Amino acid sequence: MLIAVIREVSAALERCELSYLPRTPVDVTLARRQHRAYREVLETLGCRVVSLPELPEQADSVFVEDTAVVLDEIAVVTRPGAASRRVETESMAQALAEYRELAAIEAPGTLDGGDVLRVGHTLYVGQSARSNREGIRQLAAATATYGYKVVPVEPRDCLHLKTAVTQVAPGLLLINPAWVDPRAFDEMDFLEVDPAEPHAANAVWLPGGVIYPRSFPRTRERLAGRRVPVVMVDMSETEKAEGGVTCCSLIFRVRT
Ligand code: CIR
Repeated sequence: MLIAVIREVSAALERCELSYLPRTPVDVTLARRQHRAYREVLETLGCRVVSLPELPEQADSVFVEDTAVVLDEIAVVTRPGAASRRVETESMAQALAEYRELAAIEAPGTLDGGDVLRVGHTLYVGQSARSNREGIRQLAAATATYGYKVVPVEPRDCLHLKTAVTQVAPGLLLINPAWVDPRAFDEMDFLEVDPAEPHAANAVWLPGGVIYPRSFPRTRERLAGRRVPVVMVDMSETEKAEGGVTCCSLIFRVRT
């Protein structure tokens, strides 16, 4: 069975960290409605959703993906690159302790889960403004005993590695080649985003289908052309906070 851990949208979402987008007004009521619909899609696609309570003062806390890297064998609690986000990890660690042995990234390491793309037993990790060499080294040390290989990758002009590339089918990566070099990834096939939709590479791949933002119709056509089954969600408000669809959940397997 799959568990999806999510967290309720913070009342402070509008005060989120922004790196590449200008600040624009965020409708928190709409963000919450969209988040409920996202939750329902996760459930429809077979996830049991564990919803953590709102952290009203933590603007970015809906973006749970950044607070941990959950593998089959272990969960690595991160130390987010943005200092404002570090308090988000404690309650996530408590929630994950029920399901996994825990490890943690320690100072001076930084790591955001949005920089970690798992493909089988390879962890591609973005060396970004949020995830530093020491954080990546600690992730490699924590996961090596379970047979994971960590491959650092340098995304450019975007927040996280998974802003630039995610997996959407067996052996298939959806990628914006302007933001990450496809040659960084071994033995994979690529589907490029439509150049008019640079943010379109972030998708959640689940056994029942791919959760995909309504904002990127041209790239959605490309996915249809490759027969990738897609379930659309409207995430306009969290997109204004530089969050994609992967950011809002931590999805992992549990034995029933
Ligand atoms: C931040 O800058 O940390 C948030 N405003 C957006 C985080 C998005 N998370 C993700 O892509 N994994």
